[in-house]
Amino acid sequence: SVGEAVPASQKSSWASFLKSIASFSGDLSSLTAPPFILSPISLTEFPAYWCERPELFSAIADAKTDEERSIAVLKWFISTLKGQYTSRNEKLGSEKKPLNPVLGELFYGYWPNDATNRGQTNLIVEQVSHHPPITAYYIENKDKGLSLQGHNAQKTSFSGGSIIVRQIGHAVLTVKLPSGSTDTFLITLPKLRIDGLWYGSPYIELTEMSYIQSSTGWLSSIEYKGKGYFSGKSHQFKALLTPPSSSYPKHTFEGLWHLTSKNVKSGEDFTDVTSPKEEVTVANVDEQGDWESRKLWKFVAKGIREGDFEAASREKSKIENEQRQRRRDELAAGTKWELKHFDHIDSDPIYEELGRLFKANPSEEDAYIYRHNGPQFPPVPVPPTES
Ligand code: CLR
Repeated sequence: SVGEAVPASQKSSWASFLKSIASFSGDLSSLTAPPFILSPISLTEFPAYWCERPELFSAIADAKTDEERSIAVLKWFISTLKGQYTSRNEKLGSEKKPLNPVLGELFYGYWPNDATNRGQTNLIVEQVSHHPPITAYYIENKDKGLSLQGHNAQKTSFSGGSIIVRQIGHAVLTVKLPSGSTDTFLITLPKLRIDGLWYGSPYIELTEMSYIQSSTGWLSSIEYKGKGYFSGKSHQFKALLTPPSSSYPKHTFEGLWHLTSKNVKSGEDFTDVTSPKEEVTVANVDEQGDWESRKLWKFVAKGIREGDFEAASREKSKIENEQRQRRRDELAAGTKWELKHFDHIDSDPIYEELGRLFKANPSEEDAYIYRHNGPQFPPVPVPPTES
């Protein structure tokens, strides 16, 4: 029967939630889900997954050749997937429904420099749309000349008992080289399938392909498979790295993105994410501004964490009503909500130019460009090196 992992009192509400997603496509965030599946974490926190192995991010800047740099980018990218797609299972017991950010919600954080001189990396996130939900982010390691700018939205549908999530949006990684030129990477995002719904313990599998196209011409084509393909295991990938204007890959990397992988030809180890990752440092909730995610959702999150769902839903309604009133006021005044850190452009020239090299689908996408007006992050002193 339905929902082995569902508390007895919520089985019927889980069944009707499943029915509603089966007959629904578009924006899942608006559907009311039973309490056991609610996460106390907002989607504005998710861009932090890009940098939870700061040493792999900064290593991109240390690569000596275009080829090495493309390998370093692929290694960093593959190493983020475990955090991006399995960390809620580890932290919350299963994939859960994140808090649906309000328009203008913010999330700031950083990873400090350390004795290896990896540099400080800062994170700026803003919810730039509520209907549909769109999250924009900018991640920067100034010391190393690295920045990652991107945005995220999702289109969902239902098929064969699973939720299929197509990711809309892309990321652009910019690497300033010592020569003064830049290497720019267009990163596209994989498709997700959410399985395990029937039992009430959802988890993600990645499917199809994603790409990382460098402006130097190197291209990573990454293929994702789950149980029953390649080797029968979950979370498999195979990445081909192809030199500029060649149709034959020079390197093949293969393995499990949540554990380890290898360079197929040389047999050398490639990625290994079995060691702990480093979560982003965020200001204490009481020092945060009213629009910052953890401050804004503080009481909703508390209710969810403590199992007081009445309090959680009361606090959530307060936030939603306040938002509705804001939109009504703007309409009456003929004004429009102003984004704080990003400018929207209808068509991203970097996406178009680099996307053409590997026939990206779609051939055009919009983007949100960072205004370089983020907060001052606390400069963290480098601990002295031992002699
Ligand atoms: C957001 C962007 C991140 C990667 C990522 C991981 C998990 C995804 C999330 C994105 C978008 C929202 C998402 C979530 C998993 C479940 C959740 C699709 C793509 C949906 C809205 C909730 C489904 C509800 C069931 C779990 C009951 O870089």
